[in-house]
Amino acid sequence: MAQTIAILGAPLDLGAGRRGVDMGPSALRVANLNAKLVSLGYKVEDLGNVFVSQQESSRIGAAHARYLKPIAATCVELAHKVERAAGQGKFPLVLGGDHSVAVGTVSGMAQHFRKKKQKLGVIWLDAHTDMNTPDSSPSGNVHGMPLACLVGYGPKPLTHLYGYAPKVDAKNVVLVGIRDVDLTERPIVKQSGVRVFTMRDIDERGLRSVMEEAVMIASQGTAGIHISLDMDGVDPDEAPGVGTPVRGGFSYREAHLAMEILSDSHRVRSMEVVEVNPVLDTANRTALLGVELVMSAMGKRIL
Ligand code: B3U
Ligand code: MN
Ligand code: MN
Repeated sequence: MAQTIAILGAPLDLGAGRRGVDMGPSALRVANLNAKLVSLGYKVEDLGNVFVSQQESSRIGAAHARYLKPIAATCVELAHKVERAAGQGKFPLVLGGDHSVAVGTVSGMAQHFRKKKQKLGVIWLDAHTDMNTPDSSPSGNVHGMPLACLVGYGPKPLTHLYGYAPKVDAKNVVLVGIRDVDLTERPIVKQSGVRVFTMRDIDERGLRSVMEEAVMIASQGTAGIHISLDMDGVDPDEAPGVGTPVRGGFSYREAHLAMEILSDSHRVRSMEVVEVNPVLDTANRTALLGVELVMSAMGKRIL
């Protein structure tokens, strides 16, 4: 029987510094995501979008973690929907939205496995480490904090979704593509124990070697891997529609190869594509690439 992919949109822009990333789920659907997945042989159930309060009607709250409350509310709904889909044997595919949504996706997957006394590994592809806390963050934007929250550092409404922390063991978390870490964020990254592969590592070792090690680390003692794909991990020449572009990212081919290696591992249980901002894009190019990368991650092959 065909595997079912459960698509969930999370049109959140409250965690980002620039507006427009709330249109990401729409841009990915317009790029024909659902029909393309069907063409790969999957059954696709689009569960629609989770609720996100509008910026205009939301309270900003404390400056060091802007819109924390409404962001947490969205993550709670997302987590429960992801958990339910995974419990039904479906593959949750979340469309962001800014990267704060990962708190919801990963918490839902972690909870799904925890009920079976199993653990989740995470591979986080990004230009940034997303490990600020409200105390370290220079921007106060929550999309720079989700990974810290998931390994136990940060504001309680995000770290303690489902009432416990951490959601993932730092020794099963791998960051790939990193090239921009705040000075104040570095000690948290180092102290946490997550594994970081910078762009320098990729240049020196090659992407294949890095990704194979990443899969090993995320698999060690876990029941499966979640892919968190921040489109700003890809070079801005290929993915210009992102809020915080950083030069020197994955090439088009490296991005595909990373997804193909993840697919070959047969360990991926869920995925999210985040930070697609159509307002900053040229003719939906970034969403189109996002859909291509999902296809490679879900098993599309050249021959
Ligand atoms: N580290 C910076 C910039 C940033 C992190 N993630 C994104 N941008 N997308 C911050 O605001 O925390
Ligand atoms: Mn990110
Ligand atoms: Mn990023």
